[in-house]
Amino acid sequence: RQLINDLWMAQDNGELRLFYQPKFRAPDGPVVGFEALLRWQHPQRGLLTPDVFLPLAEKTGLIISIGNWVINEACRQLRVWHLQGNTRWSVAVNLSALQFEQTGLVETVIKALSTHQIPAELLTLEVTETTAMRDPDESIRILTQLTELGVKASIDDFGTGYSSLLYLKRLPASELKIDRAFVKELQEQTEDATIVSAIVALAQTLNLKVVAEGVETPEQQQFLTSLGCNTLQGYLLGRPLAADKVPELADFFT
Ligand code: G
Ligand code: G
Ligand code: MN
Ligand code: NA
Repeated sequence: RQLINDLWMAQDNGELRLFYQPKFRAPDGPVVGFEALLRWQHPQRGLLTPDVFLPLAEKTGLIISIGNWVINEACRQLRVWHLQGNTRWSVAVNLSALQFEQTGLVETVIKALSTHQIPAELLTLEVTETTAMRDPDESIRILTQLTELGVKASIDDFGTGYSSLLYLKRLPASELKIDRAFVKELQEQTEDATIVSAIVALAQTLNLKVVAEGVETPEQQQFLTSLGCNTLQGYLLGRPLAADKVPELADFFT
């Protein structure tokens, strides 16, 4: 209850932060970009992760204004890195279902790109497979509008939803992110290995890049690379970092 009140204030009080988790060209670099992950620096409770407050934000509709802030802030940071010479880095932003279906999304993206003068192709919007397949025709319509701006679309948590392959083929996405549930216990000769191979084959057929998330061990890193995942993300390679910690990491890997 109190948390809801605090959340109303959080944005105005400047308590929201974006952390950035690096994504690497498989197997170990260079850094190709980052996923922006929302954090809330709560005055009493400390740094909160989205699982604590996103459900509240969704329920109250606050996710729309928070989500708009996220898009703008990610573009602002992208501009900073761009001016520092990191002109190839992209940033991926997660969209919640409500935000994805909201009519103002396209305008928000246009405005953020133009305010910060970001080449559109450096911004990726992640929607989960479940969100994308809720109303597939509508998703195709929304993603078409967005990708016509030049931004990229990525299907997040892939493998946990119920994709119609017919729709997946028509969706103007450029990337699939394999859910980390399939990576967690990945080993040769396991069902998960077969599933990852199948997703990679599907992605190749549809001309999509494949990102594996949740990479925590060198064995997963090697195996995912051998299975054909182009991009790797996970604690082994890099944890989500505050923006000011990112350049050190990037120098190390380039
Ligand atoms: O690191 P992590 O705890 O950040 O993220 C937990 C969950 O919250 C993930 O499912 C992630 O996609 C989601 N998430 C993180 N940042 C955002 C955001 O800015 N917007 C939305 N809608 N979801 C986010
Ligand atoms: O749902 P989405 O894929 O957007 O969520 C990303 C979430 O995964 C964030 O909570 C992020 O902190 C978390 N994450 C990123 N890398 C790893 C990892 O290697 N292991 C685990 N367990 N979680 C990770
Ligand atoms: Mn994501
Ligand atoms: Na995911």
